[in-house]
Amino acid sequence: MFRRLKICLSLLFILIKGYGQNYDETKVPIYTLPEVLKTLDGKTVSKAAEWEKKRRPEILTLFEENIYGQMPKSYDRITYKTVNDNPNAMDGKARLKEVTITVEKAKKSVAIHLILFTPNANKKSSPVFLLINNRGNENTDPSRKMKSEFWPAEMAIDSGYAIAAFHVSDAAPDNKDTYQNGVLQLYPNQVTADNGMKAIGAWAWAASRVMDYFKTDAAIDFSKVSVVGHSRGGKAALWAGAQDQRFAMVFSNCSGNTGAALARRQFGETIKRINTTFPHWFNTNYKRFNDNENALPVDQHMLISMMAPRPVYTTSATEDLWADPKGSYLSLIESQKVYALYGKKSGLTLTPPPTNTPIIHSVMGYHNREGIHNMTTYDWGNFIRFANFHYYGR
Ligand code: GTR
Repeated sequence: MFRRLKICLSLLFILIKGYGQNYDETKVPIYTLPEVLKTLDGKTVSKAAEWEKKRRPEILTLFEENIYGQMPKSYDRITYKTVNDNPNAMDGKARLKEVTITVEKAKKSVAIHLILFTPNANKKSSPVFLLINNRGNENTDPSRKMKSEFWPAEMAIDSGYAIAAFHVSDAAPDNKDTYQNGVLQLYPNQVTADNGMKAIGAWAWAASRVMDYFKTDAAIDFSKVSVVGHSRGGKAALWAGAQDQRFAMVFSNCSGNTGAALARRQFGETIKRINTTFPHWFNTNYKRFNDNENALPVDQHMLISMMAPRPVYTTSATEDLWADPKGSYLSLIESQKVYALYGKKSGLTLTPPPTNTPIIHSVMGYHNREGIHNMTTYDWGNFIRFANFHYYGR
């Protein structure tokens, strides 16, 4: 009964939100993906060194120019202020630190509030999961009075991992009229430039400033920092991982269009749809690809490819057709060629794995969870297993 009600509700959701989007596999257009290993001057890359020197930078620039915008690197000063420090949080299992990261440029500043729990059981530094939090602040309650599957801090601590989060609104409010009131105050030219940074770029930028902080904190194993994001946060996590290779791993949960899913399939959310509803997420140039996917010089498999050779894990959910589970899996499949340059063979199966059957023992991991668009302890449990496998071979 409950199950039926859930199905009816999701169908209703699709109808309301569907905007005439396609959910029929037989109506996916025939498409040709841009070749990830072919350089702009037509040469095929066959070695990791060529990929790193030539093709990867080309692809990064194409994504900056056409989708996510530039990633400004300069600022005058960065400072870290611990505003709360509790060595006996979670009944003594963890240390809680709240740190304000302030970045200044040309007399403007932006402050990112970081919440960080580190496991007291670890005598040495700990690997960490950093969440780019796009949902309510209650999901990352430092007092732990409120607990949420979206950021199951106790679960990470019990597994020997530190867990951290910052809220996207510190970097760029998720609003078309106010997104400039954050990181972009430091870089006002980006707001008007056609290839300028917008909200998702600013969130990824902020993740990198947290990375700067981690480098200064002896409780963190700087070589084992994972960036995690759900949906719009999952798009930002992938962009952060592409821009900043200090992130050892990326977890992108239900990220869909302009995240892990191939745009050319036009299944579920499309570029036109996302640019119309969220004009403040991507740069102005991206609007040129509304109803014009095939003109894009990239597709999202090339974003995943930029993670290579680092492990990357993406997820879908069975009732989240809006985010195109199949298109997200195909992105991974297409990226295998780049991992192969590093001699990394993935454990991906030819076709998407069955529901609730995670692919863990592979440089590219994936699962399609039963259920709706969300991030749950099922997802996190697999993130931890994937990290355990890659960091500790267990
Ligand atoms: C939807 C949007 C998706 C996804 C999602 C979310 O409305 O169309 O691209 O980002 O929001 O962030 O939950």
